Amino acid sequence: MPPVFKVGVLGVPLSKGQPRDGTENGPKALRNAGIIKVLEDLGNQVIDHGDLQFETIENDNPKDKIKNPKTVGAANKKISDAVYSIVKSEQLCLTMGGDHSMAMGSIHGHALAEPNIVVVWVDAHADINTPLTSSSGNIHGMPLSFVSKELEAYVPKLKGFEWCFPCISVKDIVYIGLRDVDEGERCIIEHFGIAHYSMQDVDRMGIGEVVDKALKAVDPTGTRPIHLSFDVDALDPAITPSTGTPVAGGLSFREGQYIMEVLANTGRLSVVDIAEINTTVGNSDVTVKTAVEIVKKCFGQKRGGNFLPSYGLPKAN
Ligand code: 4U7
Ligand code: MN
Ligand code: MN
Ligand code: MN
Repeated sequence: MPPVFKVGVLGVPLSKGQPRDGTENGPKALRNAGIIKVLEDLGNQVIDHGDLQFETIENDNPKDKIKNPKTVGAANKKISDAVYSIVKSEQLCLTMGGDHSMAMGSIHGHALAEPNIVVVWVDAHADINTPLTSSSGNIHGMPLSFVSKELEAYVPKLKGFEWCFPCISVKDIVYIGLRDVDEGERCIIEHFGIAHYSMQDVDRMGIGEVVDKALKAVDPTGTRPIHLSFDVDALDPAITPSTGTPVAGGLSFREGQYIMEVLANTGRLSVVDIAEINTTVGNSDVTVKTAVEIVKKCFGQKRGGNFLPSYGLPKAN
């Protein structure tokens, strides 16, 4: 019986894109929650690529305000290479972060392997600060600026990021769940006309219409491979409290599940990043449980029920 999907799973224990310890434990937390078996039980063939190993580069002093530039740059090069080869080998890819700076490498590797991708960015934040607009210096708030062609002129060349050339257009990005957007980011979104659906839009239109419109905005013909970058802080802190930058008023559990079901249903979901679980912020059980449910919906589970191709309906005689 052919598997439902062939899924390559990659652990990305990255934390230096933000200031707190704990995001490096995301992969371990998802593994301990049985993520591999969960994916297999849905009928998928799972190829576990293990966890990447990142070095902490010595004397990695801030460049202007940017924190840990060489460490985060080198880590993302590894992520890009790994995602590239997973996608090239015809596997869907689940990257388990790790802080959200990981999306720089993940999108880069994905775009090299499949040049026509669109990026669905589900997050409270826009993560498109440039090193010059960022007030925090934390790279997890910047990954999209490094990979976007239109922003090349606004992103200074930094040591450690030589490998990272812009590989998507801002027109290929759509946001869902925004509710904490910095001034420079808002300016970028408006100036370049980036598609975005904030929590206000979710309140007004409902999640059904938001997801419809979001997909039509970046891919009207419904033909392009989808990169989902899912920051657990997109969801309400009631269901994902263990994250470094929680913002009240997030997506509900049901809205989160709905987005994933629709994306999975397109049959074009190609890479999924799960970012920003931080196991040291409170008790991470609820957050990890929620994240597992999100991942399940990405890889085939439907709330309306499933049965495997191998299922035989029992006859009475
Ligand atoms: B996350 C922030 F200023 N915008 O740049 C910044 F509000 O990956 C937050 O979405 C970034 O969690 C949050 O530091 C990054 C801040
Ligand atoms: Mn966020
Ligand atoms: Mn994010
Ligand atoms: Mn965050």
